[in-house]
Amino acid sequence: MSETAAWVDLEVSNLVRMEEMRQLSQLSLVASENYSSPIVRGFEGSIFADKNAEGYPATRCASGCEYADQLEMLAIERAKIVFGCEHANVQALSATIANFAIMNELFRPSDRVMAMRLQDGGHLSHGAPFHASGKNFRWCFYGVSKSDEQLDYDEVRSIALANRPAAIICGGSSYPRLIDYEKMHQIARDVDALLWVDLAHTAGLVAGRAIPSPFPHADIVTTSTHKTLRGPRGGGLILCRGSMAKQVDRAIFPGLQGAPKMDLIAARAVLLGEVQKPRFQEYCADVLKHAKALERGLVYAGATLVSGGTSSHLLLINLLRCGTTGVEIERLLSEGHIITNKNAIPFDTLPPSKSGGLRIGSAALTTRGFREEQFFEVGVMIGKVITSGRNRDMVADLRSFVKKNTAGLPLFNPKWMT
Ligand code: DSN
Repeated sequence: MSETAAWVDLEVSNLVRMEEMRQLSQLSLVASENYSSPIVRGFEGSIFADKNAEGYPATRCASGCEYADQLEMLAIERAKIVFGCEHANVQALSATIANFAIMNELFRPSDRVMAMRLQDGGHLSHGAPFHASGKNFRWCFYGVSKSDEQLDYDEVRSIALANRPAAIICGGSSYPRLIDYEKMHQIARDVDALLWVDLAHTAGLVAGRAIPSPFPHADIVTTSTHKTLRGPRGGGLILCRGSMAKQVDRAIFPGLQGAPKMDLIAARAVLLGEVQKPRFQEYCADVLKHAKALERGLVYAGATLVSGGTSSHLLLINLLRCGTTGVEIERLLSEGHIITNKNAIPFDTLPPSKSGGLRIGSAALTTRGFREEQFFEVGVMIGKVITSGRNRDMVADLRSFVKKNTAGLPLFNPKWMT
């Protein structure tokens, strides 16, 4: 055995290969998944992975950081340009960690924080009782109205006035509609609260100028980089007003984290260059168009959508109306090689392990190069699985559709690289 061969870990290599085959031969409609470009991904695991750059540019805990400093400054400058904000922190190891770091720095345990209810579209790091955020601070929640399953801003205002929170968080994981940041800003100002936007799902659509930006309305914005932003998984950005820069940086280091992952920051810097290209704007416009095609297909097949449809990349399907559950439909679709996730819906009557809904999104398949008519067809097929009483005969149809439509299809379509 050669010296190099002795270093090859066949077990792990085999699992990597199998995962690649799985991704290539299945369709991901998970709204929080995407495929980063091979160029972005190539910078993860670069030589920067081994550098301890604990601290911030020019104030590191170890020497030898001259290139790490330049790299981090570059990523920060690019983030500021992309999102039109005054300060950016690029060190958070995930958006959830970013959220918790900010809470630790800004709030005292007696402070009340207001966020969107989890089953109405929020996120577990916004005060869910089983999450550290829920255990460490006092929370009050707003949600969608029963009539149209969309935010009722008058109700948000009443809840804010009754609770006088230190901050109002908006954004989350399963709200298919756009949020009116200007209205949320007015409500926050009226009660002297910070407006904090968790942009994780729609950051790419904002960067690609496809939907309105939370700036200048938000005081602080947190986001992951791997959803519509199409970047590396595992990484958060914090964007804020210049006046909050010191607090935000302190929140991450030394407030919660140790050394950043500089190879991930390199990948993020490359990503933040990529999203400034006109092609990314085209990509985002397609993501929205394709979500609408999914919506048309689902409605055509008789499925019921939470809020009646989508204004973003994300759709939430109410399965209770068809007497089925998220866990059942997720499993059936997965057998047909279509990957989705069960999700709670507003006013859900089932526990999260079963869930009354299914969440899907158009970002990942748009990256692969799926066309509008294919999205419509997928929508119809998923709709039929839901409305046909979980007919197992459909699994074979799904598999043959997926096989036909993934033949030769890359994960990251080269057209997005031009
Ligand atoms: N926030 C979770 C989601 O939307 O799926 C994890 O990224």
